[in-house]
Order: sequence, then C-alpha cells, then structure tokens
Amino acid sequence: MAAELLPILDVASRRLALIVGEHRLSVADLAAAAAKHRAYLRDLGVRPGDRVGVVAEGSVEAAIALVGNATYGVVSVPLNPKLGRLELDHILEDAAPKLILSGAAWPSAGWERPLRRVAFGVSAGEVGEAGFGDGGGGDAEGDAAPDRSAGPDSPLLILYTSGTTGAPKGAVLSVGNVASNLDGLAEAWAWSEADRVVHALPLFHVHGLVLGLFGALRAGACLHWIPRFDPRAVLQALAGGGTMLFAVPTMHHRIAEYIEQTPDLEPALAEGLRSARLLISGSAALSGREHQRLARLSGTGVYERYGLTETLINCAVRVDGPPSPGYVGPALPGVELRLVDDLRRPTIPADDRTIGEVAVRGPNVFAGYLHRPEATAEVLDAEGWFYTGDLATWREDGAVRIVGRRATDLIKCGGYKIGAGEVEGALLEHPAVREAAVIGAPDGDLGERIVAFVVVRDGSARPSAESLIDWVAGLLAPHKRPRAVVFSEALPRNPMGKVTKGVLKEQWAAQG
Ligand code: MCA
Ligand code: AMP
Repeated sequence: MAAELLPILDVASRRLALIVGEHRLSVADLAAAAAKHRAYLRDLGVRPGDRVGVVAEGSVEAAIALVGNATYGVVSVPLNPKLGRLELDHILEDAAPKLILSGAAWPSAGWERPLRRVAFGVSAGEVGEAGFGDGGGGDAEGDAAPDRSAGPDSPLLILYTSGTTGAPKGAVLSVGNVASNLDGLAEAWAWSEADRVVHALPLFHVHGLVLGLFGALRAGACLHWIPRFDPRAVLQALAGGGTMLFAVPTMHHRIAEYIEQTPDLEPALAEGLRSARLLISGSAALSGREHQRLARLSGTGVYERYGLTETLINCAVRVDGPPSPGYVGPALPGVELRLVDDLRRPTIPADDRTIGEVAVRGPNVFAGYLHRPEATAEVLDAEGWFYTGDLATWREDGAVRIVGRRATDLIKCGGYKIGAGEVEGALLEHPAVREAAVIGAPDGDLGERIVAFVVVRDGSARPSAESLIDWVAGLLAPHKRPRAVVFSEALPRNPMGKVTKGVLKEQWAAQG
C-alpha cells in the first residue's frame, strides 16, 4: 500500500515530475532515485515499518528521501532543520528514529548529543546525470523493491505539532489518511496530470509535504518546489507553466505587495498570478482585504481550504464554483463534519450565524498522538469524531466559516502553529527572566505575531529584547521567537492567579 500512495512511480515515463532549482526530474528519474534510496536504507538495516528522521532542508535530496521513504514503507519523521535544542531533544526521545537522514550541514555546530545521522541516500549531482532514470521504478540490480505489504492503517508520517501546553506532540498519520484525503482534494480541485503545482512551503508540515509533494505526485502532476520563499521566484514559476499555487496567507500577502510595489516588474511576471488556473490558500485565514486584492491581481481570486495536522484537509472551496471569500468551503468528499456546542452536542443550526466547534470524522482523521493516549482521548472520541478547537458557523449548503479558536494559547504566525506555553517555557529558561507570558497579536503580514511580556528578576540587569528573542530562537525553531518583547513590573492575574492574556492583548493594542 505504501507504494500505492504514489502509483505514478510505477511507470517509467519521461514526463516531468519534480523541479527544484536547476534539478528537473522526470517520473523515471524520481522512481530510480526512490529505488536507490530504498536500497540505501535496506543496506543500513532499515526495514519497512521502522521510523526514520528526515531533516527536511530545502534541497532535492530531502524531497527524494521523503518520497523514497514513502515507497519503502518506513515511517518518516520530518524535522525542521532549524529545530532548537529543546524541540530536537524531545522529538528524538519521543519518536526514537532508527536513524536520521540529513545534509552535511546538520546539525549546526554546538550540538553535543549523539545522533545516528547518515547522509541522504541520493545526491543532487547524481539525479542530474544523463540516463539516471532509465532503469525505471526499482528493477535495476541491487535496488530494493517498493513495499506493497502494508495496509491503509500503516503509519506513513509522524508530524510534530504544538499544543496549548507541553512539548509538541507527534501526530501519527497513516497511508490511508493521506491517500483518501489527497483523492478528496483532487476531486474538489479537478487536480490532474495536466497540472503543475508551485509552492514554496517547508517539507516538514502537512501543507508543503502532504499536499505539495505527495499530493502533486499522487495526482500525476508535476511539482515545482521553491525551497526558500521569494515572491519573485513564485511568480517566475507560475509564468513558466505553473497551473496551481499552494501558499499560506503571509505568502499571498507578500506576493501581492511585491506586484504592487515593483513599478518596473516585467509584464510576464505580473501575469504570473493570472496564468495559474487555481490559487489556493490555507493553514490560516486569508483576510477579506487580501481576498479582494488578489482577486484584482489574479482575475480569478483565491480558493481557501481548511485543515489540521491531525485531520489533514477537512474543507475546500470547490473549483467548479467561484471563490468564496470568508468561507473555507464544504467538507471534502468522504469527510463528515458537524458543529458542536460546549458539551460536544451537534446542536448548531446551519444558519451561518450560530457559532460552534468544528468536529470531523472520516478516513482523514489520524489514529492518535504517539505515546499520548490521554492527549488523544481529549480530541478524539470513541465514535471517531475529532474535535478541532476551531470555532465556526455553517450554511445550509455546508459551507463553513471559521471565526476563531477555543484556545487563546495557540498562535498562528506565518501559517505555523505555535503554543504560547512552549515559548513561555523557553523564556523562563533564561536566567534573567522571572515571569513570562506570550500572546498572539494581530499582524497584517504574519496573521499573528508573537509578543512576549517579561518580568525580570533584577531590574538593574535587564537583558535586551534582542537577546531574549535570540535566546528563544536558539532553544526553539526561529519561527517561534517573539517578534516583540515588553518588559513589565508584574503580569496581570485573575483571582485564581492565572495570567489574564486578554488584558495583555488590550495593553498591546493600546500601545501599538
Ligand atoms: C530570524 N531568523 C533567525 C532569527 N531571526 N535565526 C536565528 N535567530 C534569530 N533571532 C531566521 C529564520 O530562521 C529564517 O531563516 C530567516 O531568519 C527568516 O525568518 P522569519 O523572519 O521567521 O521568516 P519569515 O519571513 O517571517 O517567514 C514567513 C514565511 C514562513 C516564509 C511565510 O512563516 C513560512 O514558511 N510559513 C509556512 C508555514 C507552513 O508551512 N505551515 C503549514 C502548517 P531561513 O530563511 O534560513 O529559514 S500545516 C497546517 O497548518 C495545516 C495542515 C494546513 O491547513 O495547512
Ligand atoms: P496545524 O496544527 O499547524 O496543522 O494548524 C491547524 C490550524 O490552522 C487549524 O486548527 C486552524 O485553526 C488553522 N487553519 C488552517 N487552515 C485555515 C483556514 N483556511 N482558515 C482559518 N484557519 C485555518
């Protein structure tokens, strides 16, 4: 089954499958690279079902490793190459990968803990060689065959995701979760082998990895992956034949700004957004203002879809109708969705007004968090309903409008989910910090920006805001760093002693 996730790799075709920088891999090239990768793992003693860490850096090698792992039936644990010490320690302990595949530059200097690190199995130089892919999908001597033994319940990925409290949890996603979800999306988006997806997302989260890499390949389409986001590079890729764009709202915002603020932009690039057939936004809400601006710049507008790491994509605006600003569309085919009240009863009428929590059920919903049955039981009930924590209304035609989140301690910054507690924990490790509270403040570019309120132990030895920001960026992935630090004498607390984050938000809004 793991090999069946990407059936395109069974046919040694010369069609283009993957573009990364100067590398252009045909389907046959990618199939041969995956076969070589499997043989490499096999010779290292890795077997289907084992867990393998993949440092998901911005390189063609990393993309090949993730595809190769999927065809071999090993469980990938994609790692942000910039994970800080606290997160990496935790993930390695929790997921205990048999080995970690990475480029030579990882981990960065200063890492002391032993790691079972090995180089990627296929180098970028090799895939460019003439005739590399002529052997097809795994028939050459010494290659390891694709794994066809596992069923839809076999784990495929463990993706770490932040929660309101504690360290990130490993969401275990199966082959069936991914395959069924991608097929639902293919239907909603009329996604086919005629498409070329463009994206500039990291490969360690659902959006870039599951939708962008596996999704494009499963649909038989080509992926043009830009490992480091740059608005100009995205426009060039679209103008050069891209038909679909996957991006988080921050990227859409920056693309629009770039077009509007570059007076001498080549007309061909300015046309990039217009030439794509489908612009998709997800991972966070796209504001009405951005919807309007992008509709003007693209002619078609942006289609939103909504999901979570634990459930993959739940809703998508269908491409057989117009974009629907403010709505994330109806549930995907195969996904059951309902809105529930505070007691988790499905009492919320489809009146586009009454707010409830989104609950979903279906083959897209994960099996649980690794080693965390209690955390799993909090979100997944005995009947298979997953409670998302997202608040929404819905219409009679099923269209869902996300209006907020239950937890104030979850922040979406640039499309990344960040638990306030994790950032507070990192700040509290600083010797000068006595108390810390973190909020997500509205931000036109990032959606929300992380603002830290800090009480120091000794007012006469106050560290600079920059040094505290750098401190967090060293312990955690840099995207979890505060963008601003406010030093306070004391934190506002309620009678129970809990920090009142609402007061901090008001304080920030007043001073901003
Ligand atoms: C900055 N950097 C630092 C520091 N400050 N490094 C060390 N110390 C510091 N103090 C580094 C960063 O690591 C980064 O390096 C570079 O400087 C720029 O960082 P930053 O300013 O954070 O980047 P940005 O410009 O704000 O990034 C915006 C972005 C990014 C490109 C939109 O947020 C992004 O890629 N978002 C995608 C998130 C995503 O994929 N979410 C999907 C989740 P370097 O450049 O070398 O890295 S899946 C999901 O949500 C569900 C399922 C769904 O619905 O999709
Ligand atoms: P993650 O855990 O990183 O997978 O983030 C999942 C969360 O992203 C969801 O619970 C939502 O809060 C948010 N999200 C994803 N897509 C959208 C969207 N189109 N509109 C609003 N919020 C979204």
